[in-house]
Amino acid sequence: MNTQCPFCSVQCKMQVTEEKTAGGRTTYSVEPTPNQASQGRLCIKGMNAHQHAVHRDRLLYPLKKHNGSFVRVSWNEAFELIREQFTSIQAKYGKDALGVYGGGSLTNESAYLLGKFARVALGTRYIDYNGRFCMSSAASAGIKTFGVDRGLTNPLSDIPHTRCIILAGTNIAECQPTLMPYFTEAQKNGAYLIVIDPRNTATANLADLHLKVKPGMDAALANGMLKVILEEGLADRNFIEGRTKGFEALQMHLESSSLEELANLTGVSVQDIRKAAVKYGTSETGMLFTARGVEQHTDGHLAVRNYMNLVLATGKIGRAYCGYGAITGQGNGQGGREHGQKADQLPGYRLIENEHDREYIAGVWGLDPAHLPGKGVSAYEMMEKVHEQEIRSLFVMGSNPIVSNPNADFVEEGLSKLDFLVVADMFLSETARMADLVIPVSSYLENEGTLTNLEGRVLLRQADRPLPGEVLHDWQILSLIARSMGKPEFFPYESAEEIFNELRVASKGGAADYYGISYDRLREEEGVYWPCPQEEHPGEARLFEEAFAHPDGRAEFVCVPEHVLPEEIDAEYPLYMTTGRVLAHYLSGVQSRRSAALAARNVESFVEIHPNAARRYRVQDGEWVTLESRRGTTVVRCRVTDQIREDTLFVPMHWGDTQNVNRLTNQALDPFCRMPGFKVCAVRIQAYV
Ligand SMILES: Nc1nc2c(c(=O)[nH]1)N[C@H]1C(S)=C(S)[C@@H](COP(=O)(O)OP(=O)(O)OC[C@H]3O[C@@H](n4cnc5c(=O)[nH]c(N)nc54)[C@H](O)[C@@H]3O)O[C@H]1N2
Ligand SMILES: Nc1nc2c(c(=O)[nH]1)N[C@H]1C(S)=C(S)[C@@H](COP(=O)(O)OP(=O)(O)OC[C@H]3O[C@@H](n4cnc5c(=O)[nH]c(N)nc54)[C@H](O)[C@@H]3O)O[C@H]1N2
Ligand code: SF4
Ligand SMILES: [Mo]
Repeated sequence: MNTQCPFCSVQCKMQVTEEKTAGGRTTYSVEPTPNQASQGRLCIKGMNAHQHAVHRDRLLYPLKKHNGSFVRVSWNEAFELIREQFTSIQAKYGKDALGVYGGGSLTNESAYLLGKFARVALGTRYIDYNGRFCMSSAASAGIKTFGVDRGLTNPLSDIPHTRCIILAGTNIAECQPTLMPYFTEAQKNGAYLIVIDPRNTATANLADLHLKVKPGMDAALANGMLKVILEEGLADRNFIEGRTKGFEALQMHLESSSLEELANLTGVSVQDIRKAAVKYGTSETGMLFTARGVEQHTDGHLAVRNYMNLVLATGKIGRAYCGYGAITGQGNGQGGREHGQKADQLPGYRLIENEHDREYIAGVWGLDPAHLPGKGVSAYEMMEKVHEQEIRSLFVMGSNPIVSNPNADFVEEGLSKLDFLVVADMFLSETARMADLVIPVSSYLENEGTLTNLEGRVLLRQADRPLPGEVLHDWQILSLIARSMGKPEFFPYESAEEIFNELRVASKGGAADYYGISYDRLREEEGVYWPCPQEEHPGEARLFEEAFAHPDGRAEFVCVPEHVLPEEIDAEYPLYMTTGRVLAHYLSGVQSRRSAALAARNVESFVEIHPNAARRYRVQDGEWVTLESRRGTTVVRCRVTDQIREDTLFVPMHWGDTQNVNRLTNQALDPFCRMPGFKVCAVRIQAYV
């Protein structure tokens, strides 16, 4: 079968071959297929992805909770139960008593349909998705600074030719491994590589300069670099004058700051800040990337914008080998954020509270705009509404929220109060275990559809493995529920392609315009970049060559104050904890923990701690330790390493239950984009007794 990896945003293409041996066993072999993004490479996750898809734990039929345990029911019973519960809950508590929670693994077709399902079939304002925890700061920053949000502003193929690269809070070697050769190639061609990360990651180890920033202090670090750029006369005055606005205010703000103070705040020396700024500022071309290390903070929006300030101040965007990139996370992290899964959004990056946008989409959907609800709230805020019992029933498709939300104990307590929880998943995830009804969905080997990779390139994932058991596709399930809720005319689809053709029209004229992209084109051309307004249009690989996407064509600088952490360390909670990923596991681990080859790499969670901190808190390498924050506790294996800052611990996010690190993380949200501060909170550590 020709398919695409179900995991990260590179979307490497591959061939999976299923064969029956003479003894009746089934074997699988996986071969990478040439493709533009990964150039025919696959990482260990892609090589072993099929192991979860064919795992015996796959859910094969709907399950209803009865006296605390699950019993098999037919699809008819499942749909009837959903109809009955949703209808009676809405009759009692109003339309908005239902919430819908989606994910960035869903295909464009399912993500689009989930938005339509919430607004048209259920008529609720409450829908959001896990991308809120992933891409929301970079997305909101891109919209404010450049006028549009597309992960990479230029193609991956630019990277080997650029002269200076900044990787801020992005561990590409573990999180998008097949992209690494782009960077090593650039280094071979003489590029200077700067990595900004509190840890010596596999990515940082390749750097020419590693700035070991204190968690949460990127905005201050970027201010330091901007100050040096101005002082050394390295700003590109022509670019600033001709293509941007708002620079004077930034200049005044920087003049009033002190480089020594900034160095102090960031934990990076004045000398290193200077060196990084001069290297980037003096290079003829340069590319700057951020990922969750910068973005998952309560100032994530502004921290990203300050790195964008750096790109604009040096004129390194809108021409060859120059640009900014937010390294998108999930397989469809890009497409999943464009077509209406977000609380305030309609397809094509349209806004649900904009009158013209409402009119246009209502026209495509064939209803009166007055029948579209208004905007809802962000993912974690939905969990607060669940807790307050304003939302009485939740429909989850493509996420494991009790593992991936901050302040997880609170979230779990909230979900347990729901009148009716429905989870559509391939497995009995930690969240699915709590559900009243679990419905089985198809995997990447079975589910055809489009996904948009980190470059903004739309790809068609082929899939022809027969559906196991009674499994259905996400889009089929949504259509069938909508029909049973009395809205068949709005959900008549018989194939993913039909939904895509509607999405094309719905996105037409929007910022993320897919109108010119068709399944036929995707089959012929491998992939097409958006925006692509007509079938003859080639798609735009490099953005902003002539103008930025704001109405006046200018990019916008912003002044960024120094970040105050929502929670500082003190005598009681004396260490910063940051969280993230390891190579072999994926997100909440539901899939990768069911892949034998991946699970074997890391069977349990751990905490990285510096030897000096380990001595101070009397914990030893290899032993179990308890980590505690003001919100919760987890027990993990201690890993003593000098590869991390002395004031910082690192814990991966791939385990649930007692090893769920989100029991500890802080629920404070970024005021601009509602991103939680996953990347820093105050904790204490002690040996587990
Ligand atoms: N193996 C693997 N790959 C994945 C995933 C996975 O789960 N596993 N998930 C996918 C998804 S959805 C995503 S979003 C991406 C995430 O990709 P990344 O964002 O690259 O991954 P993280 O490990 O969350 O964080 C990156 C780095 O940020 C650093 N960091 C922590 N705090 C700070 C800070 O304050 N400032 C700076 N500058 N750095 C900091 C961490 O030490 C870490 O090395 O990966 C995708 N790819
Ligand atoms: N502490 C901490 N927490 C974090 C982060 C962090 O860095 N630190 N990162 C955040 C980020 S960037 C992200 S993206 C989130 C992700 O967190 P989650 O949203 O919980 O992500 P997954 O583990 O991918 O959960 C996806 C679930 O959907 C199922 N699934 C997979 N594909 C499909 C599909 O096509 N259809 C359906 N219906 N189900 C499917 C899987 O089996 C799994 O149970 O976590 C966030 N939480
Ligand atoms: S996890 Fe990412 S880099 Fe690895 S094979 Fe899958 S898509 Fe490619
Ligand atoms: Mo993510």
